[in-house]
Amino acid sequence: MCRLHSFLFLALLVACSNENDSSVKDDSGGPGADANGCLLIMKERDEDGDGTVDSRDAYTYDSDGNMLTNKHDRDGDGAVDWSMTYTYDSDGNELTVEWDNDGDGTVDQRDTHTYDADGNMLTWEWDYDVDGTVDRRYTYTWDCP
Ligand SMILES: [Ca+2]
Ligand SMILES: [Ca+2]
Ligand SMILES: [Ca+2]
Repeated sequence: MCRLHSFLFLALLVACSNENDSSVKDDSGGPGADANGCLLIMKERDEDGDGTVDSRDAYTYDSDGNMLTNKHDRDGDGAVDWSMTYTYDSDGNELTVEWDNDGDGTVDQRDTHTYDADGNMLTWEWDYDVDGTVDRRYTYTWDCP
């Protein structure tokens, strides 16, 4: 078990358990596979019970069950309001996350991750305006036995 010498690890753990732990199905029916291998592909919310969908999330996955896209319809009008697109390495580590914050089909932000051979994250870089220049970078150092 590796220990990360940074307080940032706590925040990272939360983010990873929310987004990447596809083996656990949370109470709200989060994306990913359940115990039977079923993949959640659509979540619709009728917040006021009037029979009209108020918001909607649609998910796609690769053949390994990694989420490829999350398209969010904030007002249930059928038009995507924001979306996220993911890529992975052959070990299932998340390599990039692209954000289309306004649903116009153009990427607005890109996150890039690197890992060591054991899958420990080494860097987390943010390019907030997708100009190819890193705007924020976290670097992680691990102490492994
Ligand atoms: Ca409703
Ligand atoms: Ca919409
Ligand atoms: Ca956009």
